[in-house]
Amino acid sequence: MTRGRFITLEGGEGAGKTTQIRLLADALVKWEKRVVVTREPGGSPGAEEIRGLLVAGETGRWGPVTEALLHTAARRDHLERTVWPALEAGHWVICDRFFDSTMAYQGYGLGLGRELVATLQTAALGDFRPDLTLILDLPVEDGLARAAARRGGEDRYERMDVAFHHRLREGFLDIAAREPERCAVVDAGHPVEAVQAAILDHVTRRLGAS
Ligand code: Z5A
Repeated sequence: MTRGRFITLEGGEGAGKTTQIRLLADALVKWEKRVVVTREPGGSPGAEEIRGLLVAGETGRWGPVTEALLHTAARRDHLERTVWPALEAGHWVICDRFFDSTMAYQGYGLGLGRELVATLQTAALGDFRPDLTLILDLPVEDGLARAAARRGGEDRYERMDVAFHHRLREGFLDIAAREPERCAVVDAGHPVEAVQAAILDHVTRRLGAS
């Protein structure tokens, strides 16, 4: 059995990950891949329980270290119970956010720094990495407006101040610049179809799917 591929989508609020994941999954199914779509925080029963602790409540509900630990604990459960078995079974796994979100949100956004977050990721993941990470990049104000329009409300992270969201965006771009082999930055400011075309281009060229 050939191992599947692991594709992660990252970006700030309202970047369009959910929209693009649906379209990417459809394309991969047409190309006769077996596809699993999942998300973080969450993606397994235990991790979904932890998600409830993370996305609801006051912005200052958790200290930054506790918050990073909760995301990391959820991630380990998600990997063991959902992602690794699916990859072993030959599925292409598409994940809405992964460890780059911990680096961007908790490392850059909340100021924990790269070193501590990298240590946590090594403890939870070992050497495991996505085959491809698509970072959807969008000006902060545009992303927040999209997210607010979609939900009609705000979750805990959307209520962080605008400076936080700027640190987040710079964080994602820095991650991409440090790991160009794994990461591709996609301009998410274009219409849905154009963003989709750019994503399919990366998936085809980098992973050989079509
Ligand atoms: N988090 C963390 O802090 N640390 C971690 O380690 C992890 C996560 C893993 C999970 O939230 C939160 O957890 C997240 C980070 C934090 N912060 N927040 N919020 P979530 O999973 O509930 O939400 P999200 O991942 O942030 O999703 P989102 O940003 O709100 O949305 P999206 O999936 O990127 O976008 P969308 O739903 O596809 O699109 C948003 C709207 O824009 C919608 O109305 C679309 O129709 C529209 N849209 C999409 N594409 C376009 C284009 N191209 N043009 C115009 N309009 C568009």
